[in-house]
Amino acid sequence: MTDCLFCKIVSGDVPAEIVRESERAVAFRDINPQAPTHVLVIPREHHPNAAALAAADPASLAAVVNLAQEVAVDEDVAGKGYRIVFNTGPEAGQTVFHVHAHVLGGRGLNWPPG
Ligand code: IU
Repeated sequence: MTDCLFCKIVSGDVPAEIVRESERAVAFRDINPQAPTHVLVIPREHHPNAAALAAADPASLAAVVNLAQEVAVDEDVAGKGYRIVFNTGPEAGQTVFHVHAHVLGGRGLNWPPG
């Protein structure tokens, strides 16, 4: 998608601190971190949200979750626990409509989230 920020990160047209990549997914640090570990994991292909990705390309949804786990291991948060969040829709706080998993960890995380 030409006008999508995260598509431009995938293509390299917009810089990001990429921490891991796989054939189907890319992981990069959130520009406004909410926890010591805050990495976004996105599929290379454009889909607006997690449900759309699951319907169109379930292997890429699995690739996003697998890359999130690899990031958690790299960041040393997999053992203590971390959170994967897919904000879906404006009321849930989604602001970028290229599906992304927030990988959050490195501190105690409250439940329920705000
Ligand atoms: P959201 O779930 O759509 O609200 O998440 C979008 C995230 O993208 C949010 O945490 C932003 O800080 C992050 N982000 C970024 O990492 N780099 C950017 O250039 C922009 C947003 I714009």
